[in-house]
Amino acid sequence: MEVKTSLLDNMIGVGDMVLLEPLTEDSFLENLKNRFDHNEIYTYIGSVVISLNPYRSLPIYTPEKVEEYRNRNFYELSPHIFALADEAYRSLRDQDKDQCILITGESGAGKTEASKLVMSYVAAVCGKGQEVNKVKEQLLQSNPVLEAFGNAKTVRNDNSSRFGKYMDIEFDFKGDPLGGVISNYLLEKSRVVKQPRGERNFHIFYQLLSGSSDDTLKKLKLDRDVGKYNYLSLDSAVVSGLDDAANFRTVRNAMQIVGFMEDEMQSVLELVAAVLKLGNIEFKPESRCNGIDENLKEMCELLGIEQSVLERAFSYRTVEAKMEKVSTTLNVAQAYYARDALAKNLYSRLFSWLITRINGSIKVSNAQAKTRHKVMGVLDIYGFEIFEDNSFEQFIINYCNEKLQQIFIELTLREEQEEYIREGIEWTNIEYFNNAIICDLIENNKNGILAMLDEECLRPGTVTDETFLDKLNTVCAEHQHFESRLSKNSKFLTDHSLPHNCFRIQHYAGKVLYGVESFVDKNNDLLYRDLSQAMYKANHSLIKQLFPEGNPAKVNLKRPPTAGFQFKASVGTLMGNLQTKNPNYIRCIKPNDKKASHVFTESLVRHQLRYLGLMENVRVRRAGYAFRQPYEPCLERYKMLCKKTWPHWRGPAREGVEVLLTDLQVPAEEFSYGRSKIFIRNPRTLFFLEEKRKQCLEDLATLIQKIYRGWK
Ligand code: AD9
Ligand code: MG
Repeated sequence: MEVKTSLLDNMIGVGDMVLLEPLTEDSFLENLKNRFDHNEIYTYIGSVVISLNPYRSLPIYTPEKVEEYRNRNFYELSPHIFALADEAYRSLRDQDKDQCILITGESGAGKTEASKLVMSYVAAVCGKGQEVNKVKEQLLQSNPVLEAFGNAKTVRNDNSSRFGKYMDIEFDFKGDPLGGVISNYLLEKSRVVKQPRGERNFHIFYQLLSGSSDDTLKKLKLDRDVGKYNYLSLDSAVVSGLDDAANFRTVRNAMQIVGFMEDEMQSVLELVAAVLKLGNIEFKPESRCNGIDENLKEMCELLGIEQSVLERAFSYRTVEAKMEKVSTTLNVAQAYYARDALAKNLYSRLFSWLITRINGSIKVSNAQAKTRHKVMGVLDIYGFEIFEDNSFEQFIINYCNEKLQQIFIELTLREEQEEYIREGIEWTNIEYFNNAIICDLIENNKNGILAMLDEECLRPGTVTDETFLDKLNTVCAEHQHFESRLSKNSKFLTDHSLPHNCFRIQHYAGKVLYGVESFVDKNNDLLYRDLSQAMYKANHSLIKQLFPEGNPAKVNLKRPPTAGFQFKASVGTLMGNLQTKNPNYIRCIKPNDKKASHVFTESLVRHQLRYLGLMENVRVRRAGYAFRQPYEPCLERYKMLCKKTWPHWRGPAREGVEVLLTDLQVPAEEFSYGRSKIFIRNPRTLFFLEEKRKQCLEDLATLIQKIYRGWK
C-alpha cells in the first residue's frame, strides 16, 4: 500500500502530533516551536487543529490557498484551518451531518480570528449566485458590527470579545447558505461605566468620536475629545495599530450591508451618544435635580424624553407592592448608582437589539425553513481570563470555559474510550483530568456557587456580598477546588494569603481569585422601575422598544431571573445543541504574553498544552483509531474499489468491508472490526482509500465521456 501524504513529506517537524516519536511533553513543545519558527502555526492531533497565534499577518489565507484546500482530503496537505473548515463543510454537504466548530483557548489566543477564517473559507467555497452571495455577505458583515459593540481593548487582547457568540449557519440540501442565527451570551456590561486600568470601553464609543463627521457629532451633541467623557478611560484611548476612524467606516458600511436603514443607524448612534451623556450627569446633595445639568438636558433631547421625567426618576425610587406605591428619595450615591445601572442596561439592551436586528436580516425565510436544511454552528466565546482583580464577569466567563473544556473531554476523551469498550475493541485506559467536578462546584442546582448566589439574592433581609461569601464558606468548604480564607477545609485554613473578601477556584486552566464585591448586585441586575418607565415614555422608538417593562399597563411584580440563572440556562441549552452536532475542534494557543510576533514563551505554551489536555488527546488518539465508520456507509462508499463488492454485495456489510480491505491489501494491523463499525488506525489508510476512490470516479467519468462521444 503506497501512501503519499504531506503530513510526512516536506514537512517542518511533524504535522500531526499522533505521528510524533518519541511522544513526550518536551518533544510536543519542541515540535510546536519548530513549526512556529517556520511560520507553520497549525498542527494536528488527528482531526483536532492546534492554532498558534502568530501576532502578524501571514500570507496563508489568500484565494489561492482557498483553492488549494478546496475539496481535498484532510490529511492531504499541510495542516491548516482551511482543511478543518473544508472537512466540516463537505461532511455537512455530502454526508448530511450537522457540524459545529468549537474554538477554545485563553483570551488573546486567536479564537475570534479563527472563527472569521472558518466563516470566510466556507463562504468562499459554498454556492454562488446573486441571492447566495447576498446571504454570505450579510453573514460575514455581521462580524464587524458585533465586534464594534461587543469587543474592547483589555490588557490581554486589543480586540477582546466581551460577549459569547454562537452562530448557526444554515444551508440547503445542495450546501448553499440560506441564512443564519446568532445567539449571544452575557455581554460584560460593567465595562460601559468603568474599565480596569489599561483597558478601554467598547470600541464603538471611540470609533464614533474619531470617525464621525463634525456634522454628525453636532447632531449627536458630542465633542470629539475622548477626555470629555467620564465613561471613557483616557489612559489607553489610543491603541497602536487600531484605526478607530477607519473602523467606524467599516462598521457603518457593514451595517448597511446587513440591512440597517439610515434612520436605524442614526437611532443606534443616538443611544451610544446618550450613554456618554449619561456618564457625565452629576448629582449634588443640595439640589440633585435642578434642571441645569447640561448633560441631562442633552440626553433628554437625544432620546425625546421630557426632562422632568428623567429628573424625577433620578430622584425617587418607587416600590410597588400589590396595592400600594411607596416612593423614597434617592441620596446622591443612590442617584449615581441608578445612573450607572441605566447606562449598563441601555447599552446591553442595545447590543441584544442589534443581534435581534441582524438575525432579522439573515434569518432563513419561512418557506426555506420548511425544507430540509443543514447547520454549521460556529462558537466563539470569551476566553479564560485571570486578571489582577476578578469579579462576577470573570467568574461567568471562566465558568463558560469550564463547560467547553467539559464538552471536549466528553466528546473526545471519554466518548472515544467508551466507544472502544462498547464496540469490543481492545483498549488500555488513559488517565486524564476530568473537570466535571469544577463545573459541578459552580452549577450544581442545590449547592453550586450560582445556586447559592441566587438563594442569597432572593432571600429577604439584609443581603450583602459578605453574607454570600459566608454562605459559600459554609457550604463549599469541603470542595477540593474551592478555597477561602475561612474555609473549614483544613487544607486551606492556613491560607491567609487570601484577602478576606475573596474566594479562589482551582479552575482547569489555573487558580483564580475572585473578589465577591458586587456579586450580589451584578447577579440581581435590577433597574429601578422609575427608570425603565422614564425610558418607555421616550419619544424615540428604539429606546421605547428596549424597555418594554416600563409600560405602566404591563407592570409585572415578579422578579426577573438573575443574570447567573439566565447564563447557566443559556449555556445549558448551548451545550445540548452542540452535543447534537459533529464537533470540529480548534484549540488556540497564545505563544506569548506580549502580543508579539516571533516570540514563543515555552513556559506559557507548556501551561496551556497541559490544561487543554493536549497530551492526553494525543495519547488517546495514538492508542486508538483515527477513523471509524459504521459498516454500511463504509461499504457503500468504497465498494467500487473491489470487483467482489461491486456493484452489489450480497451478505452482511461487515463481511463486505472485510472482503474489500483484504482485496486492497490493507495490512491487518491497520484496522479492527468493532461490533457495528470498522476502526481504521492511521489517517493515511483513509487517505489511501479516498485517493483510490477519487481515481476510480475519474476513470469512470472518462469512460462515460468516451461512450458518450462514441454515440455521437
Ligand atoms: V478573547 O478571548 O476574545 O480576549 P481571542 O478571540 O482568542 O481572545 P483574537 O482572535 O481576538 O483572540 O486574537 C487576538 C489578536 O491576535 C488579533 O486581534 C490579531 O491581532 C492576532 N491574531 C490572532 N489570530 C491570528 C492569525 N491567524 N493571524 C494573524 C492573528 N494574527
Ligand atoms: Mg475573541
